Amino acid sequence: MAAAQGAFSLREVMAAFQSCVTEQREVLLGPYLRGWRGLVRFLNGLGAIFSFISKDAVTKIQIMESYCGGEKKEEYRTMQSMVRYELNGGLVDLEQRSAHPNSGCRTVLRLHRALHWLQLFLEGLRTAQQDASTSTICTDSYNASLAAYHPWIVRKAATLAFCTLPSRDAFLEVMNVGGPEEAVEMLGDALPHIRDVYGITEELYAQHRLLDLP
Ligand code: 1PX
Repeated sequence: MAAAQGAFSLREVMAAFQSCVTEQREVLLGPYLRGWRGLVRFLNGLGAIFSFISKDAVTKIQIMESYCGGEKKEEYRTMQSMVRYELNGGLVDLEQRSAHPNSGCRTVLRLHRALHWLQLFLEGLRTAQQDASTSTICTDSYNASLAAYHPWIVRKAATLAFCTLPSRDAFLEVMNVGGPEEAVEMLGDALPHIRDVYGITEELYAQHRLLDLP
């Protein structure tokens, strides 16, 4: 599996999330989406069974990339400017999906919830025993985060896919950041930044009552 990853290292993906937060504590959408692109690339290397997950993630990343590269790109520089622009312009469906089914706010919310899963998963991976099961860490993180937003059939498919994950050591190896110790150290450096991005976004969405967007 390592060969399929080529020179691709998860270190670069984590670096993208590290460069998201500005001095004004705003979250830059450019590096945020680059981080997600990298994660999806990594996910694709884990096998075709994960493709239903990566397809959904790619659809959402593409929606956001088209806003970020479109004629209103200045408004989509940061999470904060996006929320301001879309709310002031009445561009967000607040009760049910209708005129603006793919607003930036609702699309980012889905990625934001998935970032919570990632945070829990990486924390679990970092702190688990050497012989721990990646699949259990992944299932526990999923049940404590994203699962609450998914219907039964998606939960079932996701849980089945998790069962195919390699052992913790093999997984750390596929991350391509060196040996397991190095990978664990890299996660220790990267996690505070992911927590920061997650925390700022969560606060922004809570302030504007956007955490339940349809
Ligand atoms: C070092 C570890 C790196 C691991 C990288 C893994 C990257 C995972 C990327 C997951 C992105 C998932 C986005 C899901 C967004 C979502 O919740 N979409 C649902 C709602 O969207 P809607 O538009 O309908 O409101 C949508 O219904 C979801 C469908 C697909 C199933 C999503 C299952 C998510 C499981 C996440 C765990 C990934 C497991 C990776 C194994 C390592």
